[in-house]
Amino acid sequence: MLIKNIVIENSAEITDIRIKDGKFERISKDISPLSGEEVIDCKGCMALPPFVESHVHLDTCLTAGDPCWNLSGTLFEGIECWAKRKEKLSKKDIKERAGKAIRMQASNGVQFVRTHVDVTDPTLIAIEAMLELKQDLKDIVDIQIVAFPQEGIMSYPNGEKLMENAVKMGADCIGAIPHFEFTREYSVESLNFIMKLAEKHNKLVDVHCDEIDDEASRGLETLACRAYEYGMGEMVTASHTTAMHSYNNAYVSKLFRLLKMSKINFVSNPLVNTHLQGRMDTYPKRRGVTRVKELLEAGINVSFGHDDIFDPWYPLGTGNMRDVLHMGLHVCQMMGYEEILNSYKLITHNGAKTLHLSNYGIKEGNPADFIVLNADNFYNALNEKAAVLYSYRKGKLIASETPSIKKVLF
Ligand code: 17E
Ligand code: FE2
Repeated sequence: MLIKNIVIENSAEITDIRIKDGKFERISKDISPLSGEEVIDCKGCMALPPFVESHVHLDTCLTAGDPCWNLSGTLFEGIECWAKRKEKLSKKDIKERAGKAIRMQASNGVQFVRTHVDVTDPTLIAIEAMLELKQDLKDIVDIQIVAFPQEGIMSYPNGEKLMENAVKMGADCIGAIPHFEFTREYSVESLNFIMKLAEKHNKLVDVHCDEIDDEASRGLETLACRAYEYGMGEMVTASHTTAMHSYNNAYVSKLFRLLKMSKINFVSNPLVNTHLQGRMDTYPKRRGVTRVKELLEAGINVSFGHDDIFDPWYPLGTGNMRDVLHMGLHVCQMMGYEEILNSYKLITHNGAKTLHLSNYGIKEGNPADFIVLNADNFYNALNEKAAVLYSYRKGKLIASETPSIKKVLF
């Protein structure tokens, strides 16, 4: 198959791409079609590697209002609502909802997903269901599963055993929730526990870390320190880190030295944390989104995640990473021309680094995974909410969109 007249990422040049046996065989200008070869003319539109959803909860998605709405808009009321919904879980229910959300994501150009899955449930039914779905949909999407202890590890009955069992069942990645543990001591113990578990089983780590407006919440320094000491930084991710919004600047400047040395990744979830944080504030109300701009300036890897799609923690969402990016750029004040132009990296390459993907990107020899946006560069794609014209996976079309036609009658 030959893709003609395409712009790769924000390149100034138009090029062609030949795909053979599911891989990018050749990327170069003016490739002539072979006899009988399928040719797709992209007319100067842009190609990107597929969007990476580096942080979402697929086991909880599409449950908002069932059995109750989160009226305070806090993380903690969300956890209470979810604990009630959890009692009704069945494998069929989880697979149907998560499958629907994955199709929504696919229609928006996502092909790589890291999902946190709640393991604070003696049946571990959600992990079982998500492991099955991962297999069922492996030709459409790469799913990475995090064993996520929503109600804590040290503070939940048999918390450590449930984590170990989830890893044995096949979770790819190990989570924690230090700010939700009963005490600061438990918070540190939980991080020590998961880092040992990850080292033993050679697993990735992704912690819901300091997702609270408490400036004294210091899980991050413990996580980064252990990651540094184990030499595992690139396999470790700190998600949310919203307390960093409220840390004093003197502490942050000390902390950044360790963060850089540790090489850990960050995921910020600007849609959800703009909604959940600052809820105990009067005016002025803190935004509670972590220091994305400063982390990036320090050379630290940061990606954006959607976190929730219509569930107890976020009442909206269609699985579109460009909604996440749009909010993130505003809230983090990253609105310079180059910042917007290059912002796609927050939902592509940076997420791929966090997920430890190999062979990601539009390069000769890589799997032919890519999307085509109906725009000539990413600044315009974001601003115009350009259609995802095609999403190809290993050279096979898995989603497409016809641009809508708007009419102004004057
Ligand atoms: N659970 C949690 O602890 N934090 C979140 N942001 C979500 C679930 C969505
Ligand atoms: Fe989350």
